[in-house]
Amino acid sequence: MAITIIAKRLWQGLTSSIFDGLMLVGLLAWDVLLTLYNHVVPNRSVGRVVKKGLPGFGGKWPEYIPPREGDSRCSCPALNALANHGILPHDGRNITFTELGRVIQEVYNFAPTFGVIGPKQAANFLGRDYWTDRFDLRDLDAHNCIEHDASVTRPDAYLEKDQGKIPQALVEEVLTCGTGPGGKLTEADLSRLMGKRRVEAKRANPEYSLSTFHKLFGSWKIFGGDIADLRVVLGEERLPEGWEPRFRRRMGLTILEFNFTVLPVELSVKEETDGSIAAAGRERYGDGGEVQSRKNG
Ligand SMILES: *[C@@H]1O[C@H](CO)[C@@H](O)[C@H](O)[C@H]1NC(C)=O
Ligand SMILES: CC(=O)N[C@H]1CO[C@H](CO)[C@@H](O)[C@@H]1O
Repeated sequence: MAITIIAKRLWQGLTSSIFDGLMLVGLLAWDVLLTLYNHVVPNRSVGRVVKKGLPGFGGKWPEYIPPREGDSRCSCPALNALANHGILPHDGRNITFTELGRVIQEVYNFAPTFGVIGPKQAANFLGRDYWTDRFDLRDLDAHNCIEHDASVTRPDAYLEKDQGKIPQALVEEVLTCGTGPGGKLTEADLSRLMGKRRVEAKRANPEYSLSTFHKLFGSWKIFGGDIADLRVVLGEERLPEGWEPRFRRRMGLTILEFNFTVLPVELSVKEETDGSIAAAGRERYGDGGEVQSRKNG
């Protein structure tokens, strides 16, 4: 009896990991093809990034209603905006992973490959079934799923448990640090901002860890650095009237193109190599480091 159960479990585990592996290989191959295709066909034209018949076509977004008491929101302004416009359920609850994938493709012009892998990774992280299970936006704030330390748009979870709340002071800091034309945020600004946030986080958060920094960049590609847009998106978690994704490639943002954008910005975070982050840690703990401070404290 026990043996057959064990054998069955092993078989299930094996087949599901083989299936996952095949799915990943297939997705990545498809992603490479989409990336190449994107580079040979013309971009979608301005004003036509969102397809006809979908919410947001022609820059007309469904009515924006701020979250009500009890609605579920998360640390990602772009996902909260989808719920605020009712493109995801307004209460932010009982969402399927496949629905999330479809919506980010339709609204933010993510490639179909990205639309599968993003939600699939989130489902795996939460220990849920990608095909059948559901989630509330707030569930995505499991630490290092989408919520992460030293975020540019949220305080660390160690300091603020409610990651659904908009931190206006932090948002203001982002909106006023751009050095591009008209105060536009450039990639260099982003690297600088990230470095600064990591030093601050390391100083104030004894549980500081950073593993999912790159989540930001998908948004960067889609929103660009326009301050007027960012003020609405970050400050109200709303899509501006007439807005459409800045990223106009025909088949959307692929995993490959996304990764190639992340790298130069991450590699330009000077605090990672000039010792400021390590120094911020020492400042908090004193010379004896973390272990001693734990003993004392
Ligand atoms: C979630 O949605 C499914 C399908 O519509 C429904 O059967 C289920 O009762 C819902 N769960 C909750 C907690 O609302
Ligand atoms: C090297 C690297 O950044 N790889 C990332 C490419 O994008 C996917 C999708 O988000 C990530 O899972 C990889 O870690």
